[in-house]
Amino acid sequence: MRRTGPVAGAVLAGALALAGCGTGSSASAHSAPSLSVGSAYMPQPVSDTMAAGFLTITNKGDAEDQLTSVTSDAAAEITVHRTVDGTMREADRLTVPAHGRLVLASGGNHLMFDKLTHKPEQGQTITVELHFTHSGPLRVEMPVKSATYNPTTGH
Ligand SMILES: [Cu+2]
Repeated sequence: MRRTGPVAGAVLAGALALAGCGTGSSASAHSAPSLSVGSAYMPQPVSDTMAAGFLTITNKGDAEDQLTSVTSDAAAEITVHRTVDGTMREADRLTVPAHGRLVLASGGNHLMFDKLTHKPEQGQTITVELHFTHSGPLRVEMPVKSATYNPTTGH
């Protein structure tokens, strides 16, 4: 399902926030997640079929949310993985804590792209759409970096 462009997603999120504040009926009206995404990148994969992706989701709201699924034209299947004791495990969902961050970074949580529609090359951009329990979908432009890209040093 690909319903929204980048602008539509932002407008939808804004409309929901306004509706929540407009009711003024209860404290829960202001208890909502407020998500944004940064530091997204994909290391150029060595494989023709599989790739990993990393990003950070920041929640400035006072309610948690959960990342439930990820879609993209770049791959037939994308799953969210956790790394537990050095072993990858598929996660049903990952929590974005209230006033906190969900970090997907090399060696930890990551997106797993399977059945790539084409092999991503450095310099290209992969578009992914993140889906959440509460928030509307977020569209993210994910630049393809070198296979050994280190976000801390920037190369
Ligand atoms: Cu994995």
